[in-house]
Amino acid sequence: MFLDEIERIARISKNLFKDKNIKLLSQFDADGISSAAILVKAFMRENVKFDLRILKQLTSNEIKKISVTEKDILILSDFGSGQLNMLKDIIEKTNVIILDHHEPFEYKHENLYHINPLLFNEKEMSASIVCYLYAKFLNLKNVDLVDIAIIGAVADSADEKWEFKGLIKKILEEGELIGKISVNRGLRFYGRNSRPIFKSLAFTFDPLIPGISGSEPQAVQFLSELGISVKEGKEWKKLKDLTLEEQQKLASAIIMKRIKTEKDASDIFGDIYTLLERPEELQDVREFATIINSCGRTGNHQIALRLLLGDYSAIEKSWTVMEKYRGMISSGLNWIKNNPKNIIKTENATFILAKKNIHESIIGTVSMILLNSEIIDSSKPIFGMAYSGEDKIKVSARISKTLKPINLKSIISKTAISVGGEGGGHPSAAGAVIPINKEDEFIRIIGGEIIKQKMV
Ligand SMILES: [Mn+2]
Repeated sequence: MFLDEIERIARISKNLFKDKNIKLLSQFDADGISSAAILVKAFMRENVKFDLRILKQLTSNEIKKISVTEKDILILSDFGSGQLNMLKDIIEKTNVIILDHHEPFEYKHENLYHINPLLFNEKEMSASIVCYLYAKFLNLKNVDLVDIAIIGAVADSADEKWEFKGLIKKILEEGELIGKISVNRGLRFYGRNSRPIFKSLAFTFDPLIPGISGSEPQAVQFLSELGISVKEGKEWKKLKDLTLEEQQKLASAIIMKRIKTEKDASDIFGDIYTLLERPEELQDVREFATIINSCGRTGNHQIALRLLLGDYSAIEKSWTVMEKYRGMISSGLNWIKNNPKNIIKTENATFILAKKNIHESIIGTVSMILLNSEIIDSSKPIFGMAYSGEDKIKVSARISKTLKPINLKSIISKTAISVGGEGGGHPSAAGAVIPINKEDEFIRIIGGEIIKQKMV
């Protein structure tokens, strides 16, 4: 049913493309940029005119700035479903195609083509997967964009615990079949192909390595205690360079550490996806996704799009961007550790009041890392709050997916509206923008909403 609908809309799109210009808008995170890259390539293959803009969020303000006539088709990827109530005027004017996976607002119109797996009770999938399926119905050649689809899916953690299921698993197999992707079981640590091992360990927050995540000196000491040398001659050894025996030694030592802190020990293994046709530094999907995410969130969309579409002249620049981005995150985390007064722990939730101290574009990532850390209670939802511009607060809410679900999206959008803001997202990861003077009121109302949901 879902695939039939995509096929139908792809067929109609081909007709629309004949005499209209495309205005494509996409989200700035790795999933949104991957979605944009897939669509850009597909539109090039269709020989249609298009322009692309990458946006942080599709707010009512941004929607006001969209100017379209009946000669345009507006295409939105990785947002749009949750903003349909604000898009009605545009939809009256011309055709709108939405390729999204966020909680949809129910709305139908003859000008609107709405592709969202949630409308068909499909399992979770990223926007990049939705765009890939659409692109493939436009032209079967677009099957070669499968690796970009997987990058977006990994970035949006559609592979909970590093294992894809359902439709995405089929797509992954498609990637293997055409020789673009290989899948192996292994230690799911960051940068296995490209980083010194101690950096891999220190940069890995999920799975958390107690005492080592976030600390390079501790990682170095840990490895030396295990008798694993960090260098091979003059070269830093990488995770992939370890012998099987060394890998086992490392794995059991980490499992021991995790057992002591009552973390699930088997959690450290997962599927490792390798992109066989990419340069070595970009072959690990997770690392590629991190690069795209850091470029997207720091306004370096061009670099991200070029790398995804196979122009590697920007690779050096992307390292610089990523180091800067990583620096922002670790200084954000340090700020929280040094300012515990700004962590508000209530009975039902944790709130981080970052104010101007953490940039709004990373507050979601920082909240996610905190949720996996020992600093806060991971059995409660976390709400990271950072100033956005002069008069707004960006709120990023996250909840551990393994918990009995509370629908954060419905809680946060209801509360945001009640204080004069707006919000949306997914049940386990949602966001909002609220007026700056409503911080206290927002926290108070959220508490009540969580209790209400728990009682249902
Ligand atoms: Mn997404």
